[in-house]
Amino acid sequence: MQDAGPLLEMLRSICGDSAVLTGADMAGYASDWRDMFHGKPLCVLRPANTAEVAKSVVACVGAGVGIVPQGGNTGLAGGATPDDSGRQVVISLDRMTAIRRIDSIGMTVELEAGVILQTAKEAAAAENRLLPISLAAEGSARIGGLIATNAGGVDVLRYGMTRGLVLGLEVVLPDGQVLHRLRHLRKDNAGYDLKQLFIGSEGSLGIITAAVLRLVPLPRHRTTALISVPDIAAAVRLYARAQDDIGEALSAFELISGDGLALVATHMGQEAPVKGADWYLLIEAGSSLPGLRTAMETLMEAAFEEGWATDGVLAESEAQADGLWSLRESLTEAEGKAGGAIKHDLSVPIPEIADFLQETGKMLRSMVPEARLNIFGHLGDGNLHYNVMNVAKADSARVNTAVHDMVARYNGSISAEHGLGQYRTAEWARLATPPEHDLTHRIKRALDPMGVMNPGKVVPLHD
Ligand code: FAD
Ligand code: 2HG
Ligand code: ZN
Repeated sequence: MQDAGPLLEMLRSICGDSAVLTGADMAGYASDWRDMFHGKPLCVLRPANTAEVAKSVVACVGAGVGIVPQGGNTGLAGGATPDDSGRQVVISLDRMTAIRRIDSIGMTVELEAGVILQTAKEAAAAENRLLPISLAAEGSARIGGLIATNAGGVDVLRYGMTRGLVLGLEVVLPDGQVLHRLRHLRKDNAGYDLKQLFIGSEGSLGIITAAVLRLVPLPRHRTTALISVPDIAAAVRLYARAQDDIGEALSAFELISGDGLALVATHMGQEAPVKGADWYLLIEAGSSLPGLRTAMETLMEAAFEEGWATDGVLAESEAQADGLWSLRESLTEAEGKAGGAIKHDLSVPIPEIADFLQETGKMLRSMVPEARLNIFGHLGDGNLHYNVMNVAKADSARVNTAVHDMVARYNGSISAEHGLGQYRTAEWARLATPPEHDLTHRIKRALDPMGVMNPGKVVPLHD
């Protein structure tokens, strides 16, 4: 932009001098967690409250600059990284960190968008309640970012995606109006459910400033097992049996590959207590009622008898259970240390996962024989992180396209939980149907006619 001075002056007068970062102070906000996307923001703004966010939005729109909302900056799709034009302002919610109210009877929490997930979970646990969103980035990811991405994680099997936990939202709209719907209600059918538009919209329709989320009772007991399985077909059979035997107490059913555990051993120094297999399952159940351990033991016995499991450990203590989870949660970091991957966050119907993996693996072996796979994820949700390592840059687009085409053939999704951001927008545009394009652009234009809100994210700029 020609002269950023007047806008910076205005933003300083709205939020205070120290809330407007420029130059080297912007470093932590200008790139993503994977160091894959790099932007050059005009400035980074750190408002302290909703009124400051709203006034700042009006100022940015008046100056004709784009706005990139940012939470904990842990997103894996580049949605929170600005472009390199120097004409986008990052609005970080990291100073809006109040937990306003926990209602342990109505089982709700009202909190600002910048609260870190782990902090919110600790506050809920102190009231004997659980905020059931769990992911490896929970020490950094913030409530606004989790809602804006409709985050998944390892609790989805039992509690659903973030969307299902959102009871109320406060959102600053692209024209500066504030949509104030912070209701603590489980039932509210009065008109369109407007908040749904913003959940999963990755900052492309408005800025979430506060939310009311549903809590659940904090389970008193949990039981956790790491089991090696002979193949994916056996893992899927075991999943069906676990649903029958453990029912609604089944909270996580995670797939890890032997290659993934090897990465964690090499790069994170963590050894798994079960070894020598191609595939492993991390299974957890939680409940306020006792008897889970017996149910898990019975499940494991059945799995050995049926030939669906080859070895396994059942955690004897909370510390051992945490150790098993640490293996699972270290996969992303270990992969990064090993050189990174072409990431795919896909979902396919659960009964077809074994065929999908076999067919896609065969295809990749013939395309790029040197490729290595780090496949893991939420098998119980049909969601796999199909990460392809050791691929030359020149081949990466070809690999990405081929995997996504296969996902489309299985009637799956190319983004099960991480969103489109800027990483998958072009692929979404390639694979979406004409009515999906049409509706998406109409929604974007209706809410953000000037195209100021996170330009180029989710909705392609030129389509
Ligand atoms: P950011 O990265 O800051 O932003 C993400 C998107 O939301 C951007 O488009 C941004 O513009 C928008 N946004 C942020 N705040 C707001 C707001 N207040 N209003 C409007 N828009 C906003 N994700 C999963 O779903 N499941 C997992 O299991 C999982 N595991 C992960 C493990 C690791 C190690 C890492 C690094 C990431 C993982 N993620 C996972 C991805 C990431 O943690 C989630 O997408 C998370 O929801 C992002 O939250 P954030 O606050 O960091 O958002
Ligand atoms: C997980 O399930 C996250 O651990 C990250 O969604 C996935 O790194 C990935 O590909
Ligand atoms: Zn995941």
